[in-house]
Amino acid sequence: MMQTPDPQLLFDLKVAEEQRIEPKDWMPEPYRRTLIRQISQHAHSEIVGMLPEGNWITRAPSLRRKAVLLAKVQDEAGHGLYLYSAAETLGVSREQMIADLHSGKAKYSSIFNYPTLSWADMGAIGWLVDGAAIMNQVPLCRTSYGPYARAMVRICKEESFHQRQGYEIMMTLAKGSQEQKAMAQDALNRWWWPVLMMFGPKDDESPNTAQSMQWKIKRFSNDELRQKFVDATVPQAEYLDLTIPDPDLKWNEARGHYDFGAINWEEFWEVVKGNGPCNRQRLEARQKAHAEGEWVREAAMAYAKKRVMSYEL
Ligand code: FAQ
Repeated sequence: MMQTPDPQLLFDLKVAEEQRIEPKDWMPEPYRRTLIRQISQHAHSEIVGMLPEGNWITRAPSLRRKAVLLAKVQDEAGHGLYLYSAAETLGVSREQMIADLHSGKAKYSSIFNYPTLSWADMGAIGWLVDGAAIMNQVPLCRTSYGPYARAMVRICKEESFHQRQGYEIMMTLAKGSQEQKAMAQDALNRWWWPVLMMFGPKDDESPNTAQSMQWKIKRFSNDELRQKFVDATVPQAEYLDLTIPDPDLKWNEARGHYDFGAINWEEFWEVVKGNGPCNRQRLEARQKAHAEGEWVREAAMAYAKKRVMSYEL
């Protein structure tokens, strides 16, 4: 008699052999929960991440800049939607995820709780925030869960355009008047440390990394990605002739990497707990948009129902 294979063994084998886990495959419950947590937080980050840049669409310095920024912010909405759809394949509803964001239960990236004070911040966000996002997300194109990995392929392509548009703004400012260069430097000063925090807590304080790496959800640890980002970004800052605000930043010949100063982890956890400079403002903006969009959702549902009924006739 044929024996049914142990589902856990089959799952482990697939992960070991670099096959993707698909929605209808058996998976351990903690694997499913970890993916729902990470993918939904990632989706929320994209949607909340539209707010700091949305703040500058009406004030972009030219029609070209406005069109590009508008396209970037729209891309972020699209990323949120692919990611919510990927999370839905794991059995959680969109309504539940949105409710968790609005109640403050679900997290989103700490970086979007900082204010955008000048036009140069649009450059710094594209260059640094999207740069950090790419460093973290390119390995996610090989993550073990199929729908998440496939969503990441397109997202990463769009993120590279976002990074370039940010760097191009920084280049224009850094090579412009003294005032423009000072704006670029000020933006770098304010965004540098919060961007390093995006990669999450240090490895020895990251409760999820070891298991997520074993499941091949994560391919690199938080500290590994942070180091790669610093190594890639220092020469970009040098090219701009801007100074990274870290007196301890120094090339370490023996390690073949840059050493960098201590991150303020107290600030990070305060922001994660909801006490950052813009946490309240961000959640209020999302709640307001959701309430004001209710008639649109109702109208869309009524229209969809009408179409189904006309097919049935
Ligand atoms: N902010 O054990 P770990 C973008 C939480 S890019 C807030 O290390 P894990 C593009 C973490 O959730 C930004 N919370 O956790 C864009 C956990 O709490 P929990 C989004 C953070 O999951 C650009 C606890 O700390 N990217 O949106 C943060 O193994 C420009 C312990 O941490 C992604 O989400 C943080 N920075 O590693 C949009 C990428 N870091 O959930 C607009 C996918 C950690 O147990 C404009 N996510 N926490 O209650 C990941 O790669 C991972 O989830 C990490 C965290 C690396 C973020």
